[in-house]
Amino acid sequence: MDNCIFCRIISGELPSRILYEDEETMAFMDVAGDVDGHVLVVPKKHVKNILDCDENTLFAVMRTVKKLSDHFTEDCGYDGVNLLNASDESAGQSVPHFHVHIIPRKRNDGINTWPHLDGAKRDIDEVFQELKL
Ligand code: DGP
Repeated sequence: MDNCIFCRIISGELPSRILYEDEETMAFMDVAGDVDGHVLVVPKKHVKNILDCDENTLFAVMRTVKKLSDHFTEDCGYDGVNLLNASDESAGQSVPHFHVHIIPRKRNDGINTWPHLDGAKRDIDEVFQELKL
């Protein structure tokens, strides 16, 4: 995808701080500057998000997410990670190339990555009936 910013990073056309790559995936620093250690894991193949992602690509992305999460906690002094993903503009996705955000965490680091939600408005059983598979 010529105009996809992450495809241009993957091809080397745009610079990035690459932490890891293999045949199917790449992990690089997010430049948002919102929190220390913000990392993105992407598939090299262009898919928009989890909704159009085939299982093999999804597996490769999550394998890399696991590899980096283990590295951060086993080798880099972190205790845990937050994994975040927005799939579709309705969910807040701003870059239309599938990516999982990793934020490495230390106990008592004071970072709040959990979104502040407004509170449920509908009956939980009504929503349950609507959502069950
Ligand atoms: P999302 O809103 O979930 O689609 O996240 C997109 C992320 O991509 C956001 O945290 C900022 C990051 N980002 C946007 N442009 C660039 C870029 O050119 N390079 C890097 N490394 N990250 C970018």
